[in-house]
Amino acid sequence: MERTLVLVKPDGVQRGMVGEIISRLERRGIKLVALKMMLVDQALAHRHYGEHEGKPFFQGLVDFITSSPLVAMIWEADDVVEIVRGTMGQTNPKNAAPGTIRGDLGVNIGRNLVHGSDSPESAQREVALFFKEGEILDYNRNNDPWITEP
Ligand code: IDP
Repeated sequence: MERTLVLVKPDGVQRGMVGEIISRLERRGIKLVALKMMLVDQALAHRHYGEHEGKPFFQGLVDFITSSPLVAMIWEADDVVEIVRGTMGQTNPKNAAPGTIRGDLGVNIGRNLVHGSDSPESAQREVALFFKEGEILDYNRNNDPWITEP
């Protein structure tokens, strides 16, 4: 089963959007298997956003993500990376479709509320950065056959 890392970034926590964002993902039908609130330190921020090092917005991004607590989660489903990216909407909320998290709740690329891994490979890397294996729960939901055809 595919997993993805989702972060409600500091702006989402400060604006009281944690419940709204989790609710949208839950309603989609995907499965929550890990969740915690945390303050990201400089080292983790640099590792998580390493691919953007050198870009003009990098320092602002690191300062922002370390500025205040965030909520980190792992969600599970077949093709969950693609499903979550669709529910989040495009990176820049200005261009994100209505009905998506960013398209409904945001206006600015540097305050786009939520992170979701962009490929199954980065999901594996990011899940391991934020969570220990023991923090990820394995459980059954008895309504799964009503969400996904067995
Ligand atoms: P993603 O979050 O949709 O995967 P990425 O391109 O991986 O988008 O960028 C990571 C994060 O960096 C974005 O979510 C956004 O917060 C920030 N970011 C990306 N491009 C810009 C920019 O041009 N200005 C300010 N922040 C940016």
